[in-house]
Amino acid sequence: MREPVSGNVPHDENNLRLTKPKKQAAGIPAVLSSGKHSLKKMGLTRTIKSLSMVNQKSGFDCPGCAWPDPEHRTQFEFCENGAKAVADEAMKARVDGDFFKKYSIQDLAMKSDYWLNNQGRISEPMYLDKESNNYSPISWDDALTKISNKLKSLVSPNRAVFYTSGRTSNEAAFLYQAFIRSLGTNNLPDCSNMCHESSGKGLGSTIGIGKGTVKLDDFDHSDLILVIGQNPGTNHPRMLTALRDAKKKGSKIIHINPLPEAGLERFKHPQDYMKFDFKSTKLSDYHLQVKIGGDAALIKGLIKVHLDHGGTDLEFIKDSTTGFESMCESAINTSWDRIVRDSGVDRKLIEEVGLLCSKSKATIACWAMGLTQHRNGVSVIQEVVNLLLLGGHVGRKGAGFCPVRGHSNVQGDRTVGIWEAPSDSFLDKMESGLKVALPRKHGYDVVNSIKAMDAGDVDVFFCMGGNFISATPDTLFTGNALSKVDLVVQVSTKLNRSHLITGREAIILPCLGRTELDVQNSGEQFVSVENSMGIVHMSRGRLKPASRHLKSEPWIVGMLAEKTLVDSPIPWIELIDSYDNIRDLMSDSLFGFEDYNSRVRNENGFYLPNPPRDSRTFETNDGKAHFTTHELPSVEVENNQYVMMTLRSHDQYNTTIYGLDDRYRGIKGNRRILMMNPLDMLERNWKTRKMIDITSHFENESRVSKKWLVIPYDIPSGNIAAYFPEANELVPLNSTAELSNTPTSKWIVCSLDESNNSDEEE
Ligand SMILES: Nc1nc2c(c(=O)[nH]1)N[C@H]1C(S)=C(S)[C@@H](COP(=O)(O)OP(=O)(O)OC[C@H]3O[C@@H](n4cnc5c(=O)[nH]c(N)nc54)[C@H](O)[C@@H]3O)O[C@H]1N2
Ligand SMILES: Nc1nc2c(c(=O)[nH]1)N[C@H]1C(S)=C(S)[C@@H](COP(=O)(O)OP(=O)(O)OC[C@H]3O[C@@H](n4cnc5c(=O)[nH]c(N)nc54)[C@H](O)[C@@H]3O)O[C@H]1N2
Ligand SMILES: [Mo]
Repeated sequence: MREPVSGNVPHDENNLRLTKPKKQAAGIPAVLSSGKHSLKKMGLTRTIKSLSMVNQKSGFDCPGCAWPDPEHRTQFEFCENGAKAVADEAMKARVDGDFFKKYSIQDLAMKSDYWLNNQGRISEPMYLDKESNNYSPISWDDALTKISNKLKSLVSPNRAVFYTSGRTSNEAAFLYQAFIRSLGTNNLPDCSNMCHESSGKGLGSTIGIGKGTVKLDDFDHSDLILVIGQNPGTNHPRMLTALRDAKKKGSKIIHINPLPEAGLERFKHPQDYMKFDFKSTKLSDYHLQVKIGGDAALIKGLIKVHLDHGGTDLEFIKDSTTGFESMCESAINTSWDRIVRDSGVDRKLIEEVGLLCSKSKATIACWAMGLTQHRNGVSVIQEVVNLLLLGGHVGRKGAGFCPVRGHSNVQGDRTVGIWEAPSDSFLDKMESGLKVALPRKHGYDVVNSIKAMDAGDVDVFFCMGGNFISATPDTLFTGNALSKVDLVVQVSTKLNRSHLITGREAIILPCLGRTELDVQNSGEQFVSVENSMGIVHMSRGRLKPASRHLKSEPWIVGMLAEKTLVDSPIPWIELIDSYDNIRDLMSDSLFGFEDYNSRVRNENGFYLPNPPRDSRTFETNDGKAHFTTHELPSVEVENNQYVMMTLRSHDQYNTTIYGLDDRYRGIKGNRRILMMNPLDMLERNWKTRKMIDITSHFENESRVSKKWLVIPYDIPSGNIAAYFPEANELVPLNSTAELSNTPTSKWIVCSLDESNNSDEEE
């Protein structure tokens, strides 16, 4: 019998060092830091070769984030964290059969995420049978046969669930959903369910498209840019260049965030040093230090001021929108007391920024997880929509909505069909292309997949990338749910905790990464991706694959489909022989992909249709853009409770930990820290490094996580912050956003208690 394995992250050694948070992002330290990571992991030749191809027209799309590339690219179209992402994939170390012989899954579960990731690229298929504690090598053919036999034996295809993380190319994702839907299920949860699902829902129902409406060059024509709940200095560093350029052209930047994130204070473009320009640019004109969850109140305040000062686009409102009156009424009737109390921002500041909003001729609103991962994730985004619709800031140069996406192809994956709740029109078009009848019943999203596993309703769980146990809420519960699944299959590049917390049997299928050459029967292949602004373009890997046993994601899906769907009219093998064949099928099966093969070969790619942006039309039920009215959420917690947000450090890519430093925030050597307001610490008489236990509370449940070190930080009183994935053991599975079902990773109600053995300092 296999011994149990815990999915919680083991504690790192305590080497905590604290320095002053930085006031400037990028600059020389960023250049040095990316160099250090790259050289250590890849060596000199591979570093030069790989970094010279990131985001070039003939190279590969950076696996870091989804920020778009400018039309005129420099030689270095990547950032510090993009370089880390490339180095991490192109690293030299390998995880093979000998590695798994040496370490059992129980041994590996005791290692930190940082250690696991550093062991290198997985280099051959691996199998963990029911009784074993160690994975052993398996051939591709045996692995695929095992999976397809299991899929064929299911009582219902709905007992299989297929997760996708957001790095998968358009071609692979399209083929994957075609296979899964041909099998008969829409069980297609993805990382988006935990990420921008609230943006999709919030925008879809109000402006008729679930995506952003700005192009990169709109930044240059904007008067005002709101950056809400986002830390671009770390998570989208190339966005800082766009902000700097906008700023130089006179745009004002407003930063709305409980933390004073370094990237938005000052920015220094590393390339400027080559031009002997040593000045940095101040980016944000205002930092509104909103309390966690206080954005809805704050935006109501901005709308109130806006209404008082004019700048409303009455013609647009009359011709193209609905719901204006009741939205105004709601803002007017919300008292300033409530706005100031809930947002934690002074009335005077709200008035100054509200005035800028009303004066602006072109406003862009950018946001990320600080808005989406809340109970009111959907409605708070609709408040942002209200604010911009007031001045008609959509479908106008320099204005619009910019939800800044996470994973480099998460938006493309959704466009080509990775979605548990597809619309009928999407499925009709897909059926006409594939010539297969597809299931209509909607499937499980991430949270519902976990509940289904726990209920014993899932026999096969297949993951196209990602790290499910570490990315999802309630680690203990989710680990237990996963152990009830018969077979867990993971297509992966790097070792992670999800390979250890598995079902009864588990298979790892190692795949090529974005950076690597992909050669199929017809020769070298390229793939395509969609960035945060709806541009679809090519990505071509150039590096020698990490091992000769690696297969591409399209190959893995095509071969599995061929083995599983014996009567399928879809020519799976032909499709994977040449990805041009996949793209031809995409042209027939997706809206907006006509003539895909030739358009995607344009070196700058092409824009997908976007009615609000292109022609100020709104494909909603009545053809209008919708103002919506929402009650403010209650943000009160009990006296001894705090609201916690879980976020990313500067040295991680989601669950992949590159290092233990959060350079801009001045927190180094330890990730198990809790940021707390110094006055709140004083009130409890706690000193820096006080060791505490955190208990989260939701409905009548509580969850405990032990031994965190408290550090003073510039965060509103009553708010605390910790890093994920460590803090995921505290996130309640049932605490999700209304309508999008996104876990509320930025709103976790907690109480704090002293731990037994404390090690505090003055
Ligand atoms: N290097 C690197 N790049 C990445 C990633 C990575 O892990 N590393 N992840 C990628 C992915 S998948 C994503 S989704 C994005 C994530 O990008 P971000 O959304 O920037 O990531 P988070 O660290 O979750 O940061 C959320 C920000 O929201 C703020 N915040 C939290 N709660 C609130 C609130 O109630 N109101 C407001 N106004 N602000 C709040 C936090 O202080 C923080 O600055 O980045 C992508 N890019
Ligand atoms: N508490 C808390 N939880 C969160 C969040 C939060 O802010 N707070 N953020 C949420 C968000 S926004 C997201 S997007 C999710 C992320 O959730 P996931 O997407 O599931 O997690 P990642 O850490 O991005 O996945 C990393 C793994 O992907 C694999 N991988 C990397 N590149 C490739 C590739 O090219 N192909 C394949 N097949 N595999 C590859 C590697 O094995 C690597 O270990 O986490 C969510 N979880
Ligand atoms: Mo994300």
